[in-house]
Amino acid sequence: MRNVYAEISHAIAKGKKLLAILIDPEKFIETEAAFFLKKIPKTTTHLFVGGSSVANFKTEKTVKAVKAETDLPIVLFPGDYSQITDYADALLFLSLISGRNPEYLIEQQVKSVTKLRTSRLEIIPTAYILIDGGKESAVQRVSGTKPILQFQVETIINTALAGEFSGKKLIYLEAGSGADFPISEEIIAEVKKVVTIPLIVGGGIRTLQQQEKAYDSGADLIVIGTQFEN
Ligand code: 1GP
Repeated sequence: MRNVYAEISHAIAKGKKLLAILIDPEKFIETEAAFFLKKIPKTTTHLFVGGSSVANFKTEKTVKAVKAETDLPIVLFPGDYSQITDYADALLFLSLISGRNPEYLIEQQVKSVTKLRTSRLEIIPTAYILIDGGKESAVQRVSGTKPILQFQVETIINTALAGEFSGKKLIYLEAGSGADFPISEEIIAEVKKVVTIPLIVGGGIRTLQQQEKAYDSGADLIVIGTQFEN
């Protein structure tokens, strides 16, 4: 069985930069899985699957269709515990620690346990930090929480460190899908300076230049969704 987290850590230790393409099951056409996989960058290292509102079983169908066509690791990035499926390789076990809504700090996690107790999914505790990307994001809307503003660098740093101190194994800085602007280089660099666990950055990254800037500032893994949705 593969160990997604160990593979990520190993790749980072070797100086490799990672790229995840995010698939929203709600917008994915299973019969086009092979076509989709041909279109994504050759540098893709991971496929993330999840969305803010997805019909029951649609995530499982999507994961099965994608898995049949690729050996890339498939990592669940669920907006709701109902999206958890055993067919993926790993699960980002998210806590939305930028917000103060207990539903997304602990309740969703508790609800997921019935499924996870009997599952072989690799569970990766992840500190999920929502940062303003210029417009209201689906995460903000669904969770009813406010993003941290980009000038609040100290708050972002402290939140990321609180995540690491709580035992999370990944930090995910999220500007929201389709953000007007991505997380600034300054924020990425400042967070990278203090955390010792892998750093994921996503939301609003559309160009190669934005990708390079995020990597150069310290992102270990970049997530791109919207750009490949069509
Ligand atoms: C959203 O970080 C991801 O959760 C990706 O965002 O769709 O803007 O690429 P985009």
